[in-house]
Amino acid sequence: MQDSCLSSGELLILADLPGDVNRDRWVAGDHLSTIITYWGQTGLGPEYADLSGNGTVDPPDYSEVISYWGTGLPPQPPSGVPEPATLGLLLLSGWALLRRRC
Ligand SMILES: [Ca+2]
Repeated sequence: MQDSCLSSGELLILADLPGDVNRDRWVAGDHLSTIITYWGQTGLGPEYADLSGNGTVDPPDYSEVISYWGTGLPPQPPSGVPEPATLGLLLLSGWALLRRRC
């Protein structure tokens, strides 16, 4: 795991995050979209927004998402540092372009 505070041999265990419909560790707008998509439907599990487990996608599910809105681990922006293979391809293409000009 890159950019981790864990040392070698340590294990990070992630518990369920309330309101996290799609299990991406961040409660945001796409969770409400899922609730709206399945609103009123019955017999669906928590992966389809029945967070309360009462068998219906309904107001308690909506309230849970709103209550935990913005909690969790925000998505990380790309680091901007190319991977070694990508960097190698960039250098090789640049070298090829310079060779064509000479
Ligand atoms: Ca429910």
